[in-house]
Amino acid sequence: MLEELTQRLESTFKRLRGYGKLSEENIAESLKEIRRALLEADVNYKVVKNFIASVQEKAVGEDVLKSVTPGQMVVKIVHDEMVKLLGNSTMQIKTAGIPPTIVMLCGLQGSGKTTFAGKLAVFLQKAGRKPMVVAADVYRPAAVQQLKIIGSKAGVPVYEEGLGDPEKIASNAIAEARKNLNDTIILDTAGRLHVDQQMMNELKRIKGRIRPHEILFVADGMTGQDAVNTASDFAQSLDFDGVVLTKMDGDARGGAALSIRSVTGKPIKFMGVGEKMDDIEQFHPDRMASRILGMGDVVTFVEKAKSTIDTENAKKLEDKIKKAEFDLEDFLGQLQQIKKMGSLESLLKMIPGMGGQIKNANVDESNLVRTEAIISSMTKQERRNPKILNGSRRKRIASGSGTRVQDVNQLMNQFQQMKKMMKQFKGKKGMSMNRMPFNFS
Ligand SMILES: Nc1nc2c(ncn2[C@@H]2O[C@H](COP(=O)(O)OP(=O)(O)O)[C@@H](O)[C@H]2O)c(=O)[nH]1
Ligand SMILES: [Mg+2]
Repeated sequence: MLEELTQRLESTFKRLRGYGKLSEENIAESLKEIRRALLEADVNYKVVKNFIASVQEKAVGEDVLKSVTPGQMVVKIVHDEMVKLLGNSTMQIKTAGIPPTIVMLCGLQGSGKTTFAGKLAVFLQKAGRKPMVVAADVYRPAAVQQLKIIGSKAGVPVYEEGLGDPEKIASNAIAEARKNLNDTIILDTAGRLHVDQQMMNELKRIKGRIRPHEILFVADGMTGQDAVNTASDFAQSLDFDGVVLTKMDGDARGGAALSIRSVTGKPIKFMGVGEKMDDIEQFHPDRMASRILGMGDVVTFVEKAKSTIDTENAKKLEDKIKKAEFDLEDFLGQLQQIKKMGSLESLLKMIPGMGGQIKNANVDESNLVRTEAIISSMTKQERRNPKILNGSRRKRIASGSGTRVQDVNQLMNQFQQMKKMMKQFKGKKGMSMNRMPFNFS
């Protein structure tokens, strides 16, 4: 996510932290680099200008220059300003006093509305809600069909009337939700390739008729400033409540993410981070700022674990990672969970200091299967205490798992390296990727 920007900022910060003493020139030089990095990420120039100005104002103060760790202080100022830029606090979607809560999605064609309808349904179900999705994109039969498929993937009911009148469909859907005790309605609407009056008018009519509690504008996070212009148009015509940034898993540069809040005044509430139904994250400005600035996002990592593993296990895992008391039993559990949690690569990126360099790591997921087989062939005692794995035990494990002794040895080496690395996380902000142990080849 936003790797290029992160890399640029990380190297600027590394330099900043390195200075024992800071001069105004050092700061000015760093701010120039930050400015350039933001502009290249396609952040709106006015937003960049204001951002740099407010960092500068705080960074040149006497307190910073005279402090013991001036570079670190500037980094903190940048971080705090970025949190502000991204919206300060986490914003939830509204819930109706009397159900159903009506959530209406809008945005250009291809921005990810239909996919997000399913993701939001999954997200709300995990929170104990009973959502229903509604097909109000009525111009192509394929659009209705797509929502039906997504609804079944998400495991939620889909209300559709084929290619009818979207206002009527929406209001019929409310009656249907009441009848079936669905507490939330997620309305998928039609988009166009560009903003046009006809689309806006239709959306306004739907809005007027059903009075949604929450209108979410869905924006393609890859599009940079274009998304911001579209968002302004939608904000003016329709006045939405929050933004969803999709496709943040890809090569999104960050332009949209960093500009949209400040240009529209509307908070970002969710991100789409993949094509699968559980590739949805709530948007937390502070965590996002940490990720962008290369400080990692351990909190999201652990939460992601929590949503698939049960809470108690996640807590144990968190403690174990912190204390570097991680045994092969945990490792096996992890491998099995990783399959459910998404790609190994996306998870590793959330670990501090790893984001930028992950490309250089050789993460071959197919070999996870072999690793799993090897660990599965060990006894519980061996997993808890890998030190006892002598030659004959390794031989037994290799034949039991259909692998070679070398494979077992290699896995053990990797595991030892990983433990070492976890110990380093305890105290340090970042680490070098050269010692990346996850190349299960
Ligand atoms: N990588 C990625 N692809 C996404 C994401 N959200 C949607 N897509 C893809 O973007 C395309 C358009 O999505 P769709 O939901 O049909 O957009 P709509 O026209 O706004 O309804 C589809 O191919 C989706 O699979 C996301 O968060 N990440
Ligand atoms: Mg659609």
